[in-house]
Amino acid sequence: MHSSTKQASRRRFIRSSFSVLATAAFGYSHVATAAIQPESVTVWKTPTCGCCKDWVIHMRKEGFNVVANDVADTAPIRQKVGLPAKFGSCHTAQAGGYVIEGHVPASEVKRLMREKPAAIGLAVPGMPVGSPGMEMRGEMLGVRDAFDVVLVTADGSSRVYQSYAAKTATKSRFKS
Ligand SMILES: [Cu+2]
Repeated sequence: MHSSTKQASRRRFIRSSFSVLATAAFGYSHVATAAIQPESVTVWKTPTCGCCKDWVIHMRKEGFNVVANDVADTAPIRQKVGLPAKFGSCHTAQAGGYVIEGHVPASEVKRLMREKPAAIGLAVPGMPVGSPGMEMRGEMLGVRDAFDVVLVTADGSSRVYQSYAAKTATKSRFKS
């Protein structure tokens, strides 16, 4: 009787020790995975779109795990993910349950993932010069048109999520 109680308590001890170890191991691996595993972004673009490729490069540099799909036309994708056409740009993406349309800076996508507002997602309509993936080269290096990242809501309306100011060319390379 006494010894069986002892055995049972020993078994309990072993079991609880294992469970502590397992929690520690799985807990650690979970934390490690969360820290290393980047947010996945799925992109749809046309194969000839150069600025789309450059946006994918921008997102990868910022730590996103990007899967890029080439399609003949991105309009049906936009329709499928529920983004009104008026917010359209050259490529459409999905990340963390949100739509990311056009040349949205990675920093805004990260902010969206943190804040998780009730919305369809973010869009930079059109293709503003100087937005990520739309950087100018040569004499136009550093030039940026003012543009807004908009948060598109389920009713199809939008509000400014972040404004980016215009920048003029950095002429330092062309000193006269
Ligand atoms: Cu573009």
